Order: sequence, then C-alpha cells, then structure tokens
Amino acid sequence: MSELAGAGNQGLNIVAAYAKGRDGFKQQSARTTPQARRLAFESKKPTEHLPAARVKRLSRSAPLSLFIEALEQDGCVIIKDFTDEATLRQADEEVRPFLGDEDEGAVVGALQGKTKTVTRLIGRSPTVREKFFADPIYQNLCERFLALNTTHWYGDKPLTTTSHPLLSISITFDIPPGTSAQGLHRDDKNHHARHTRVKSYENGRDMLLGLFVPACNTSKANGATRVVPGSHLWGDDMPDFGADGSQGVVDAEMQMGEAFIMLGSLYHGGGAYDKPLGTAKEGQRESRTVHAMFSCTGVHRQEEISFLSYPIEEVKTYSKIVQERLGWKQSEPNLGWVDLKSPEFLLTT
Ligand SMILES: O=C(O)CCC(=O)C(=O)O
Ligand SMILES: [Fe+2]
Repeated sequence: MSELAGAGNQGLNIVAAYAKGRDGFKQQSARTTPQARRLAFESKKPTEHLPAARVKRLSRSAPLSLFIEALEQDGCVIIKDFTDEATLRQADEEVRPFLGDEDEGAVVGALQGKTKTVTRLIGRSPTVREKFFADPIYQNLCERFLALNTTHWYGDKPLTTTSHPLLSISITFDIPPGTSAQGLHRDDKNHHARHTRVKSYENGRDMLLGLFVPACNTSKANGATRVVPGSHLWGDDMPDFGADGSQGVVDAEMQMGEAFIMLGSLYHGGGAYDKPLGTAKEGQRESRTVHAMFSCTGVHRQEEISFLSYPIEEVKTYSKIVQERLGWKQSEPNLGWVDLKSPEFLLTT
C-alpha cells in the first residue's frame, strides 16, 4: 500500500496506517519514496520459507487480537465455528440455481475454464450477504487491515480522516472433478500491488482481505485451496516453491462450518480435484464449492462494479454495513459522492 501511495507523487509521502490492536486504535506512519517503489521491483533476495506448516485455527470466541496476530504472522487464519450446516444449506439453495450447466467456465485471472462461478453473490444470496460477508469478525478484520486513517493539511490546519473498506468481489467457485491446480498467485495482482520483503508485518501493507466459506468439506483430494503461510511477507521476485512446487505449500482443508481468511498478498491457488468421479458418498456433491468475498481499501477500484451489479431498490433492503461496503457511503474526505453529498441519502427516498 505505501508503495502505491507513493507512486504518483514525487515528494515524500507520509502514509498513516490505521492500527487497531489490543490497546484500541493507534496511528502509525510509514515514510515511502518513489525509490522505495522501485526497490520493490528490483528485490532479488531469495525467498525465505517460514516454518508455519499449517494454518492456525481459532474459535469465534477468541479475542480479535489473536486473529490479527495470526494474519500478521501467517497471512491467513481459519475460523473453526464460523457458521453451521443449516446456514450453509440455505446459502446453497440460493446460489445453486445460478451455477450454470455449461461445460466451459470463465478464463480470467487464475480461472482456467473448468471452474464454474456465480458472480454478484451479494445480491443473489441474502445468506452469503448478511451471514457471511457481514460477519462481525470478518468486518472488524477488514477495518483493522484495510481502513486508511490519514492526516492531511489545509494550510496549517491538520485534518484526520478515515476511509473504510469496500467489497471488491463476491463469487462462488465450483470446481468439478478433473480440474487441475491453479498456479500459486497473489490476488492483489489485480490491483498491481507491489511488495517489499519484510521480516515482520507492517501496517498498511495490504489492500485486500479475503473470506472463503466452503459449502462442502474440502480436502487435498477435492481441490482445497493451497496456501503458503508467511508468503505475505515476501517481495516481488519470483517465488520459489521448491523442485516439486510444494515447498511451504499447505492444503487449507476445511470442514463445513469453518471459514478461511487471508490477506491479498498471500500466495494461494485452488487445488486439483483429483478424486475420481463416482467416489463421493451418496447425496454428496461431486464438486468443491467455496463462496469467496474480498474487500479492498476504500480508495481503490472494486473488482466487481457494485453500482452496476446491485440495483438501488435491492440495496435499500440490505443491512447498513453491507450498503456501506458496497460504496453507498463516501470515503472521507471526499471520494464517491453524488452532487457533493455522501450517496446514502439516495437509499432513504
Ligand atoms: O478456488 C479456490 O480455492 C481459489 C480460487 C482463486 O484463488 C482464484 O480464482 O483467484
Ligand atoms: Fe486467487
């Protein structure tokens, strides 16, 4: 983030990152120059593999500080009791009708044509929207990692404003048998994010935070997402996953009811669905289905244009946190207004 903030500015940038820890909110500053951005491209230091060979699992009742610690250390964390089977069934009923029967899926980004998808998930599934995306743990973590709190000057008068996160994309990934593994990648590639290699996490480093809610048990055999804990601290040089491509790579296997949260800079990719057809227990689906949502910083462009995807009459029925995350509240001090007014007034008429 700090590199991006410095990109269009010849002078010294003071990027204030929003930091909420055990002791409440505090402000931290990072100084970046255009040179720091160039260093991100030129970094040739070897990739360092951290020992974390698994993804930490925490219960909902754990303090938020433990989730923050896990994301800072590993770049990812699993919530053990995120939801329950009845809620997943409800979401499934809402999403499944949109999972087309067509053989060819999208070829875009890391998608290679086999994976079936459901876009516009926020509008299509009230359960995904209000039970998963609006989940307070996920939203508090979005606020902690993505909110920007910056002091700027009007002459000699300082003004500190906060820009809150936005939904970037909401999508279901449904992997049928025979799908091969995705190349390990960072999702913040979409925003051309640049990363300097660091030993420990720096506030304001990420501009995306993802939530993955599996609709079925996921395992190595059915293509559980492959993740590389600690890789959020790496630079932009070619990643080294060892001779067989699996060094440092962990299968984020989950039971139904669990959910996975990761920073946008973490290397990951959908796994291969190797299990032969016909091996699923009766009544169980023969595909691996995961609902994924990503939030971005409030000053970045969303991946899915929410204003064209979700009609205003529908948005009026959404909860306040979802309306705000779709961009129906301006980013302070003044981004995203209508007639110079924060747009939520349009939702009350
Ligand atoms: O399906 C998955 O597990 C991850 C998909 C993914 O990372 C992507 O399409 O960018
Ligand atoms: Fe991805």
